[in-house]
Amino acid sequence: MSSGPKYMRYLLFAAVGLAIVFFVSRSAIPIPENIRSKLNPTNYKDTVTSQPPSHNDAAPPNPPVKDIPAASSAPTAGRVNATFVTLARNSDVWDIAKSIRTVEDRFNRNYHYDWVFLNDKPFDKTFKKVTTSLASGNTHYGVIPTEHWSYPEWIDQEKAKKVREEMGQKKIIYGDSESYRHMCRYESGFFFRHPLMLNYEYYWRVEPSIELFCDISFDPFRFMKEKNKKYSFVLSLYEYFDTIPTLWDSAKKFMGNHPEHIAEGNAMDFLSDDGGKTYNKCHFWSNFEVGSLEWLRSKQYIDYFESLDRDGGFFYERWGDAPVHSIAAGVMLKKEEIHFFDEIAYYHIPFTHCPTTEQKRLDLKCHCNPEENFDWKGYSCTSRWFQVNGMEKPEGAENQS
Ligand SMILES: Nc1nc2c(ncn2[C@@H]2O[C@H](COP(=O)(O)OP(=O)(O)O)[C@@H](O)[C@H]2O)c(=O)[nH]1
Ligand SMILES: [Mg+2]
Repeated sequence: MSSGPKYMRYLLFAAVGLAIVFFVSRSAIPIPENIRSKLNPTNYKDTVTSQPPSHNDAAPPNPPVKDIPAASSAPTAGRVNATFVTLARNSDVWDIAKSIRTVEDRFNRNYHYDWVFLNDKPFDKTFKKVTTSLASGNTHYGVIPTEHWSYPEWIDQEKAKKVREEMGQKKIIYGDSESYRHMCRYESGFFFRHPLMLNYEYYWRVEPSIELFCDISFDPFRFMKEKNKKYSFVLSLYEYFDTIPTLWDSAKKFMGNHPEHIAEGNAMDFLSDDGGKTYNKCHFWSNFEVGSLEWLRSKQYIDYFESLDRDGGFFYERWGDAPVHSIAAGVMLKKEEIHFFDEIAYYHIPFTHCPTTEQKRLDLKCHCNPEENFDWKGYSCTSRWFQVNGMEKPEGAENQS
């Protein structure tokens, strides 16, 4: 009888057919394994408490490093213990999405460094979903402890409110904003102490709506570590004086009380034209920073922040974290520990850093308009940085002033 083998043949066809359907359905949408698992919401890391999390929560094992271009093999032989860090509100989601995309396209797609997001309120599902899908490394979401985003007990809140009203009437930028002041104080003294940040050595701060214009063909974190750099910048400028009338007095008081924290061979001449008597208002623009978390967590920096914080200018004036970080770096670091990253072409409204040297722009596939480069314009302090360090300005700088 032939019914037995025929039956077996049908079964075999059915099995092969099923196997083909299964294979096609698996491979039709080519989502890489690591992204697929990242899109599972249970894989977001949330840290809400102010307690340090376990090592796993704070810095989970790094994903495999893929696609590192051979040309950059020397500086990227291994990754550094570092993370991107972004302070943001839920409403910033689409603006930070742009920033993540530009950072990934120009750099992080080859490195997969982690990304820490911090907020004074819990991040919502959309924020987590969108940012996790765009970032190629692990993402972590932290809520800021209330004591880091509120008034210290020594602040007279009535006085602070009056200042906000007055500064609002004078149309000083963010002069009337209470949240902006908490933000500046947080970036000045606390982000590096958030539990999610504790296991990292270096950070790269990224704000919403920034743009990178050139390929980054090396690992800036690794550069910082290997060259023993503690702080870096791409843009520098003069601060709006009405936001910091007494900041320099407060910094001088700290220097007087803590001569042991002042570095020999520091960059005081970048900050002051008279050996420290007065502040010339030059500062590094802190919406971009790659820096050492260990330096910010050091006794010298914490002593500095606490001394400034006691003086109340975060609330009675509107001290920005940019001049606060810059004064710290200029006074407590050696000049050589601060680095200007010319190769990192960058935009944050309203200023652009675009490398002056044409060959550099071509080699790095830059898409910035060199005429928009702010470095050598009158309101930039980068010429002064070059002068203080005895560095020669690149050819063509004179045509961009
Ligand atoms: N969570 C949170 N983030 C804020 C708040 N205000 C500002 N930020 C973030 O702090 C950073 C600086 O704020 P931004 O509005 O860009 O200030 P600007 O660059 O000085 O104009 C950005 O990363 C913002 O997303 C706030 O009230 N809450
Ligand atoms: Mg900004």
